[in-house]
Amino acid sequence: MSINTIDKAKKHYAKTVRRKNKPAKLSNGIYTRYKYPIVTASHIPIHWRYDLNPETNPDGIERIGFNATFNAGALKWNGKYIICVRVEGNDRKSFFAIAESANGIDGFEFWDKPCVIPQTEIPDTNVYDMRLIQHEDGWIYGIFCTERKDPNAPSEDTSSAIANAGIVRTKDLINWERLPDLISTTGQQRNVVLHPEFVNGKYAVYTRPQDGFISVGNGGGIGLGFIDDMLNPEVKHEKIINNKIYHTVFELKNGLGPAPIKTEKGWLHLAHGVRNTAAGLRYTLYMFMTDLNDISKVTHQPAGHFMAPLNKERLGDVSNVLFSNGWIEDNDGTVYIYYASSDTRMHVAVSSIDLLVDYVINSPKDGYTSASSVDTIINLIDNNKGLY
Ligand code: M1P
Repeated sequence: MSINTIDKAKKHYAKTVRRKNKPAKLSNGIYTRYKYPIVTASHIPIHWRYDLNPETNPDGIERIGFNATFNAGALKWNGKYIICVRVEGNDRKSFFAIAESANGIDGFEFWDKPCVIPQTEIPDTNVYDMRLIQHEDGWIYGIFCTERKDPNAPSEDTSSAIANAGIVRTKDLINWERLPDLISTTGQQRNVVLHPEFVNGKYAVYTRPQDGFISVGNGGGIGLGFIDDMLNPEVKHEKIINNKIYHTVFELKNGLGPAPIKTEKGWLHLAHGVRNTAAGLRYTLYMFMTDLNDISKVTHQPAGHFMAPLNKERLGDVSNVLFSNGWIEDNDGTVYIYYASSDTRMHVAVSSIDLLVDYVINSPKDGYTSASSVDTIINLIDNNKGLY
């Protein structure tokens, strides 16, 4: 009986990690989604879940359960496609674990053990959404959200929390050095991302200041600040470079996704925007480009979302959510966009630098009214006269 249960779990695991992925039939020409999720809770290794010793687990039951795998940072490293996944256990705690694939689209398998993140004086209660950044200083940085109970909350309030950016760095993705948490003057932080190059000799960070844990309140927008020394990561001033705007897909809040990719035309950015609906918050992905010589200047931004939850992606623990904090630019210009759906599972969509630059530069920008959207459509129809 017991052997049977664990054997079945092993077979299911083997089938899951060996499944070949294939491109979805339909594409908008900008990117191609892949049919199957690349990492799910079924990808969690058997030896993380079961006590495999028949003497201590004679019934062969699962000892530790896992709920979801999502919001992964990404990096091409030693020729492999690496994602640093937010794994959430049945105990609701998230942690980080590296999964690796030879081709970036399937065959992802977790390394032997989850990442061990050293603690600061005040331990993290929960950690999530690590961005992996290969900085030109030679370190790989991991910037993640660290969440702790709000010490000023009244005793009956068991939900209020404080979010901030935790910072680690590594040379091998195994040994992580913990640096102090981000020091900023604007309250709570989530979705903090390190720019991969020095700017005037300083580290540059994209921030997302917020007044509360869920609501950004009077804060919000994607900010930019500078740090002299990562051992004392103090941002003295944040300038909002991409604000939330009424009646857009980022009306309520927004946040940067992965670190930007440098192209000949500018820095490509992928971000998420949030709006409220009668069915709750809706998270979609959008893109913009910033100037190569002035990274605070947005030069191009197409209207609306770049990717939104589709079909099965719409359902999960937190439904109607797409979130991305990892992408990989390959040597041939291919871009692997790693995104999570509904805080539950990881997917990949494939594009290229050329296509993304074309999309960002040549797609119509937002006119912020229905009338201007109609003008934009009629302009395209008129230009197509005789061609359809
Ligand atoms: O549940 C959706 C997302 O909510 C938060 O993102 P943001 O701070 O932008 O609202 C994060 O908790 C994120 O992990 C989550 O996917």
